[in-house]
Amino acid sequence: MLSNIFDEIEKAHSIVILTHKNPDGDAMSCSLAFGMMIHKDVDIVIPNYPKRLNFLPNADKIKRKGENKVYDLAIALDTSEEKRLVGYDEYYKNAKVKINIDHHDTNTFYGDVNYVLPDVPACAQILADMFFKKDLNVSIEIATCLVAGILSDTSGLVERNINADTFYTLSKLLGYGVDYKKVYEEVIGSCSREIFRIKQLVVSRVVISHDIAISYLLKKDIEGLGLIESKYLLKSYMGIEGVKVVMLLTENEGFVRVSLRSNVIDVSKICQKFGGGGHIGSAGCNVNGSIEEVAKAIYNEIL
Ligand SMILES: [Mn+2]
Repeated sequence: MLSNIFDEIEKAHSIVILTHKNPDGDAMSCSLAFGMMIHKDVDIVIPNYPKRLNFLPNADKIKRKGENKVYDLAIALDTSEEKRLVGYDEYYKNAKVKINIDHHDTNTFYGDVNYVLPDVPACAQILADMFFKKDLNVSIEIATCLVAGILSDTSGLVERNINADTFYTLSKLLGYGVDYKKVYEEVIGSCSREIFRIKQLVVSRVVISHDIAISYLLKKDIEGLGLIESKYLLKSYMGIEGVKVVMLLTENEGFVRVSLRSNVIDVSKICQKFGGGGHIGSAGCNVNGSIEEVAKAIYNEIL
C-alpha cells in the first residue's frame, strides 16, 4: 500500500493536496508536511483556515485556488468522505489518480488508493509513521507540522485513542529538534482575546439536561471572527461530573453546525444519521433548522 502511494507520487507531474472543510490543526499540518515531503511542485489548496495556524512552517505556500483543472494526482488527507473535501468538484473529481489517507472510522474509501487507519488518533501520526517506514528525510519543518497535528487532534495528548505508539512516534519526531513547548503553546496553550470571549459566552450558556451538556453560539456572536474551531470551545465544558455527552450548536447561514463529544456513547453514529461523521468520541454534522429545533432533534436522538 505504501509503495503504491509513493509510486503514484513518483509518476505524477501535477499533484494537488486537499483536506476537509473547516480545516483543523491536523488537516493543515498533514497538508503542509506532505507538501514538503514531496519534492515536486505541489498545490496545497486550502481556501480558508484558522489564522492561528499561520505559525506552521510553509503556511505561506498554501493556495486559495489550484493552478490546474486536471491534476495527475489528488491526495486527500484527514477527510472521511469525498463530499467533505474542499475542492472536490474543482480538483478531486477530475484528478487522474486519487489517494485517500485518513484516520476517521467513518471513512468511505473514496480513493483509488486508500490508506485508512481508524485506530490512529491523528492523521499526522499516520504520515509520520509512513515517512519513517519509507526512511524518508524528515526535516525539522516537517516534524514540527506533524507534532502540531498530533497535538491538535488529541487536544494535547489527552483525547482519542492515544496509545504507546503515539508517544513513540512523537518522541521520534521531537528528535528532529522540534521546539515542543512552542508548538504546544501555539496549538493548545493559547487563544486570542476574541476566542476567550467566545469561550466565556459558551460556558455561560451551558445547560445540562439528562446528562447532556448543551451550549450554543449565534451567528452574530462570531461575526467577523473567521473560522471558529469548536473543539477548544467544547473542551471548556467537558468533564463535568455525570455528563455523558457534550453538545455545541453553532448557527450558520441556513443551517446549524452540531459538534458532539462523549466518552460513553458513539457520537459518530448520531451525526451520521444527520449526514455528518467523525470519530466514536467526537463527531459533527450540519443540520437545517433553528438552534432550538436542531438541539431538540439531536437531543432526542441521543436519549
Ligand atoms: Mn484528524
